[in-house]
Amino acid sequence: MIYHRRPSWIMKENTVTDEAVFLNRRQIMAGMGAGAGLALLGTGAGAAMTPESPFSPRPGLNGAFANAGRAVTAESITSKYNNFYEFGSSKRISKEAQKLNTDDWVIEVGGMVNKPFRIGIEDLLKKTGTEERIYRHRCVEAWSMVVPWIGFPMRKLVDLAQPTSGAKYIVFETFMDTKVAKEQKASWYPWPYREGYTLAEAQNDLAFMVVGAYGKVLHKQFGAPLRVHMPWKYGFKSIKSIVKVSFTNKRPKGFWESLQNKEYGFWANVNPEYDHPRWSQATEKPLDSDERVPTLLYNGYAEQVAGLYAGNDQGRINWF
Ligand SMILES: Nc1nc2c(c(=O)[nH]1)N[C@H]1C(S)=C(S)[C@@H](COP(=O)(O)O)O[C@H]1N2
Ligand SMILES: [Mo]
Repeated sequence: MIYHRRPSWIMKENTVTDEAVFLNRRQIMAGMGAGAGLALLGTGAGAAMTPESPFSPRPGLNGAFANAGRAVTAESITSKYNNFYEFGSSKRISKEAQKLNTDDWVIEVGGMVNKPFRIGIEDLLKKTGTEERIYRHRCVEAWSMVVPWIGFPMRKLVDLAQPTSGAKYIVFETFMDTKVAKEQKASWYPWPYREGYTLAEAQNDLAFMVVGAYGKVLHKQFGAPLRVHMPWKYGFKSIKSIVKVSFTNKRPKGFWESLQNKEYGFWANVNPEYDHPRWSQATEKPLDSDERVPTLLYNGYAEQVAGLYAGNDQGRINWF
């Protein structure tokens, strides 16, 4: 079993120094507030885990999100196995994704808001701060991983945007640049990648905006510099490399839903009893294991999110 493996996120002293320097160079430290990034790296180094309790929460981590119940998947695995169709349909796009230029990244916030605005990623982080959370991730293709993300609650973005009272959904869009992402030249795809959620979902405690992973600024292949992670939904809902946020009263259609709405629905909540039309969703294969494990309702986060869907029938919970 994978449970007693030493979590890979216990960083060595020298790694911490390197990353602190790196963060400084990217000038993201300012954005991370009073050394939140540094404090995080520091506690990571200091938190020696005893063999008896490999999952005791790391000091400095928000307790509720410090224990994913499974060991963190090694960065060497998760950073080399990605879905990022802008760079190709293969899982081996990490090299290709380095073409993405994340300098001076600006996010546009608009639609049904009091006042539309544009904001740079560093300024955004000054307003939101950052924290670390360890989350399970379950792809609709039935592979899974556990990643220590750094980011801020999506609720803070909603608060900053001040949607008008009629707004019901939040919608995100990925960058569009065929010079950087060559698959965006393929006209059969509904580019740019788009995903949306109800405002209630966006304001749930678990909904997370990600700017880092494994104690570092977010890797480009993970969707730098800003992506979503909704850990109770299938992975395709967690949109990468966001340039646009908007609010609307009309339910948005995601990238995959636009392509094939029988296979990829709006809700897309993880549910082992509701199969994909072409395969079972009862089990999944962790990226670092040869054995399949059972898939859990809402990916194991039912306690936090089931209330959002009370009254919906099983089909609606998952898809339409
Ligand atoms: N813009 C964009 N976002 C995306 C995707 C994509 O192809 N393009 N793939 C999705 C899918 S299917 C999954 S499983 C996750 C994968 O995230 P990872 O590569 O960081 O593991 O990103 C999601 N977000
Ligand atoms: Mo996925």
